[in-house]
Amino acid sequence: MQMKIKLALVAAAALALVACGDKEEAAGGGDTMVVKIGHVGPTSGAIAHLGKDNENGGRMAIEELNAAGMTIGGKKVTFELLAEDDAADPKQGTAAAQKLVDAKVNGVIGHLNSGTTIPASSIYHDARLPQISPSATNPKYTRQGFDTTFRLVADDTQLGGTLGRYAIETLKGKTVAVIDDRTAYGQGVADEFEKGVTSAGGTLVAREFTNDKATDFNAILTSIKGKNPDVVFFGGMDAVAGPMLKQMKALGINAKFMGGDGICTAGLPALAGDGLADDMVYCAEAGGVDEAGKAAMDKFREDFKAKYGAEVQVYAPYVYDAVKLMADAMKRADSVDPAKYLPELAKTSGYQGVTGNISFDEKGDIKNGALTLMTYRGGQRSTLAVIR
Ligand code: ABU
Repeated sequence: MQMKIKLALVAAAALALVACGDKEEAAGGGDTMVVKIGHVGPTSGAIAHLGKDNENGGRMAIEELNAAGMTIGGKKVTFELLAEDDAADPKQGTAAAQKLVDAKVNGVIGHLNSGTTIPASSIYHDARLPQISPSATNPKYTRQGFDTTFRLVADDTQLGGTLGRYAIETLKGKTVAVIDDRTAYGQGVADEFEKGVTSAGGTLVAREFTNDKATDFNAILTSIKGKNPDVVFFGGMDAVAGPMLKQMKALGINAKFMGGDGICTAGLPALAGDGLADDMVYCAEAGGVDEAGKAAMDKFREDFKAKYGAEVQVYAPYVYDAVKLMADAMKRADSVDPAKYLPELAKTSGYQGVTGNISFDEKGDIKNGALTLMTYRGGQRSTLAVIR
């Protein structure tokens, strides 16, 4: 009788293990492991098209990893993407981060926005979880002294400063007006742009702000029109830049329009409508590939479009690389345990992704990050230069 009770208890324990989704389970005669990769981006709200772009980049990487097969620590690994929506809202961002920590993910890719990535990063750091942001560009993210934060793109110091100098030295603007959306990204990149303008000898004639949900810019644009700037820079995202461009046209403002990576999307032409004229809008992606890397990036874009029926917006390739890089660090460490693969991730040097060569500096920032300067022609992004 006692033996029967013991057997029943052993069987119940085994069932409980399977039911609670323990990471290690037997399959096909050999052990397999499920590795959970968290992803967070705004898949609802005004920039849902960008959040979905990022998430799909992650899904594509996960599917390819599983199709190729990987063995880590002697076990066959299956990767799973746990995707969360933060709606680009800092509070939802921290809630999503805590949810992923509670779900015991092995690592996190995200978030998309600096305003969500930075507060979430302390939650991941406290949980000792590696985090790679594919797109948050505010410098603060990797300057908090956390050993868990990594970034695959250039930051706003490089982005904003380069665009500021470009406005004066290449576009030959003398006077500029700057608007930002008061987010961690928008305000930060606008400040750096302003510094770049000043250092190149340009003059700031107006500094205005709005918010990341605004749709009516008539008051600030009318004020700016009175200052007659050569260039208007907007620190914010494409969902706000699009209507702003329409309203600039309606008010007869003929200044060149510039922005950072947040406006440099495939979706801007549809958002701006007839407010987007050829060679009047300039922006930069906080990454990019040289001639040698073009074929791989072009193939990624074709494969992505074939799979999801949509152009890459901006950062899907960086999420794709982030997932594969995280898996590569696990392989190098021969462990999916964050404590064991984190040092390998930090040591990443010369990893070849579709977004180019990835090596991290001591802060977790990409070394020698590129910028891709772009304009819009015929409703399409057109590359002007890749610079470092
Ligand atoms: N880098 C542009 C969009 C993401 C951010 O908030 O940084």
